[in-house]
Amino acid sequence: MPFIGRSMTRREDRALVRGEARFTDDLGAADDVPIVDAVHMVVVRSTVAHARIVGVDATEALALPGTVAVVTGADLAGTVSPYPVVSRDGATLADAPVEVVATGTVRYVGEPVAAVLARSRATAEDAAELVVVDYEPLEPVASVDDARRRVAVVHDAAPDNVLVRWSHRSGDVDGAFRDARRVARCHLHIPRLVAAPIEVRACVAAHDAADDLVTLWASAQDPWRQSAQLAAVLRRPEASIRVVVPEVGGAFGSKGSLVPEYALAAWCAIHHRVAVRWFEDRSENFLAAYQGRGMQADVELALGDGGRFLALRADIAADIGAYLYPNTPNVAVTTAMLMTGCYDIAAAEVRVEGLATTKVPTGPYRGAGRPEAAFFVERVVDVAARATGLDPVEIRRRNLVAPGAFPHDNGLGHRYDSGNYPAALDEACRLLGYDALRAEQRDARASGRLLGVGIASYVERAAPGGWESAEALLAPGGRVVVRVGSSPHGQGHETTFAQVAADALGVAPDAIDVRHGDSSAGPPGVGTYGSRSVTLGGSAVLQACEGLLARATVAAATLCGVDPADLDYRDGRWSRRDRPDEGVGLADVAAAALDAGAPMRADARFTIASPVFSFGTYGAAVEIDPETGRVEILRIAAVDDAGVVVNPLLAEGQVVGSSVQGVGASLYEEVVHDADGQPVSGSFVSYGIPSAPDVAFELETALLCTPSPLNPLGAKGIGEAGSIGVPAAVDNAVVDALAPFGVEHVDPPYSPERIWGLVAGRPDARAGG
Ligand code: MCN
Repeated sequence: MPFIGRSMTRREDRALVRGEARFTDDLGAADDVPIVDAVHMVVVRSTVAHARIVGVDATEALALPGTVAVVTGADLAGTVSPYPVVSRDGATLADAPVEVVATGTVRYVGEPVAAVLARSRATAEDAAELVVVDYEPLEPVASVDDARRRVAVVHDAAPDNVLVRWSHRSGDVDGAFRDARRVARCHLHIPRLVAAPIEVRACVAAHDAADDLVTLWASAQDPWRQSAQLAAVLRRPEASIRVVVPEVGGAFGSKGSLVPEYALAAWCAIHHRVAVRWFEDRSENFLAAYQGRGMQADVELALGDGGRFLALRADIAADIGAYLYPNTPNVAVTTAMLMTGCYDIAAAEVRVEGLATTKVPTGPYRGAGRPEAAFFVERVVDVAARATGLDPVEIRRRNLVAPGAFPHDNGLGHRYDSGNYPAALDEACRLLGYDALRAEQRDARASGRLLGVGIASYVERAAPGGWESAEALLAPGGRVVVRVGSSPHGQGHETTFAQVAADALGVAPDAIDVRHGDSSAGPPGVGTYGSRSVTLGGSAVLQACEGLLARATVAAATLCGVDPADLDYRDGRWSRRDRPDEGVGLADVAAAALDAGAPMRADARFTIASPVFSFGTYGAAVEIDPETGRVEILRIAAVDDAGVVVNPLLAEGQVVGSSVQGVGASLYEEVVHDADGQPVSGSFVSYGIPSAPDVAFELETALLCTPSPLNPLGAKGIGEAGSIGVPAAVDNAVVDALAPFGVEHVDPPYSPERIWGLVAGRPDARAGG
């Protein structure tokens, strides 16, 4: 029986639950990390949203015993370059890259202005407080509307405050709107969110002057983007940089780009000839780690006879924040390119602008553009259902891309590889108990109860980035070591890739060691983001292991003195067809290769023609307490299709985890800045994420399987599914529950205050920030 498709428990968990796993801040001398002489770095951060830096006075800080150095933007001048930001998918970008340390102007509260190096963390913190920064205030730009009104120009390179611009048009949009029977419209807003990983950002940096090698141990999603970006920032060849990613306590998209603090630590290690440790506290993570979402849209759907979707128009504005990280522009463009969702819409016109605000930059947060698209599309579909008098399920069913219509061009630049959208819709309705809930809702409404049912279908662009690599090596004793470019930060790659390798090599997963996370070991890779690892990394593992087996079979044939075609292979052993008792095993082949001078290995670089498109339908049932405005989620049905699933247990774990984050985004989470650009939500006291009692509802999951034709596993991604499906479904359920009050829309989060305002008839409670 193959291991692909089997639910296997995570081999990673043993070390994690025993507290043996080593995160960046746990690293010690045994890990080759020079902690003994390391100094601590504490970052001095801007306390204002927008200002000119008049001066930085470090006199008192430097006088504090134990302070080693104070580093400012002036010290870095001429030795660092801004982060490279490359335009993709045809977006036009303004030149507004992240600076390592602010020089001249600060553009958000929390922006690094200086760094203190000291012998102890406590001294570094005390010294940081003694650094005096003199600011000349500038007008803050606290919202997208302020940016459009140009209350101030954030970057001279973008006098209109537009940092990202993308648009696309296909089909006869104007004609469709002209001929439409009806047009469904809505204005929607998603607040900024924080990723809130359990482990905040942390790094250790060291410079070996003899070899001129910079090593960065970092809590990050992968070593590859860190090393490429660090090389660019420090103006060094990539070969002179090694990045090691130890165990990572979650990232959810927020540790994909190199952050200024890591670059700063590396710079300090080189220029001050010391090893440097930096880890932030939770407040710094709120202040300075790039945030997610923060998008609004005006969406219009032209409807023909029978609720047919004729054309979609959308105008999207993203609150980019102060700078572009390399992965910042992707998010808004991803949203824009998925605005036709799962539907067959002949004409579409989508425009997106990413605006500069004087707030911490945004970047990917689990879903990264897809939750926004699902929310925007699925809300307008529900508005269309109400306008046409059709049931929300029925209007969807009439407009979904048909199973026989793949590959499907979505009109916005994507070609969906495969899908069966009606099957996901049907299964979600079944799991949710849609018909029974509608019947219950009729009775509930008659007795004044506010029961709501919501459905949302989504399509997810997964596995971007083109390629991934793997190496399979036959180690002494016949174990196989697989090195892969996708390093995990909670997904369970070691278990999953071992299953793939086991099937390719005809051995048990226990015989496979999976390694990752060190840019100096194994073939170069791309990284972990965009739910790409199984599709791309898994395919690379499969091909590397197939290559290894082919090579090993030739070697086994030589050892047996026969032709490879005259061998049978099973369970890690070759036997001669003519004399089945004679043969050799993987250990023999490994030993022979080592005797000949080098271990046997095979590399693979799997390249994919285009991304894959996972999909699904989510359903939610909610009840609102009219007295308090509290939304209670009763049940969520999550139906996802990620093609061939390697490990259903872990895939379901991904669905559950991302669904809980989706619930957080729906009910509780919102980053708030005041009109001066000062963050109001700076800790978990003022920013709520769900805890166990908040997720006591029924969560029914199901995995469907429509294989992708674009990779040998037939796999697609699932790592972000619930973050995409849940908010859209819950929103539709909340609006449905509030229908008796004439509520047509409410933006997340559905705080009791906001909902109570609507129930109490305050229309201004409708919209978000
Ligand atoms: N899987 C599978 N078969 C498939 C697809 C996935 O068995 N066809 C299972 C595998 O066990 C795999 C996991 O699901 O390890 C996720 O695989 P995939 O969908 O390929 O996504 P990635 O491994 O590339 O992970 C990235 C994705 C993203 S983009 C975010 S954000 C995210 C996430 O994964 N952040 C996470 N899941 C997270 N989980 C944890 N615990 N912590 C995070 O920070």
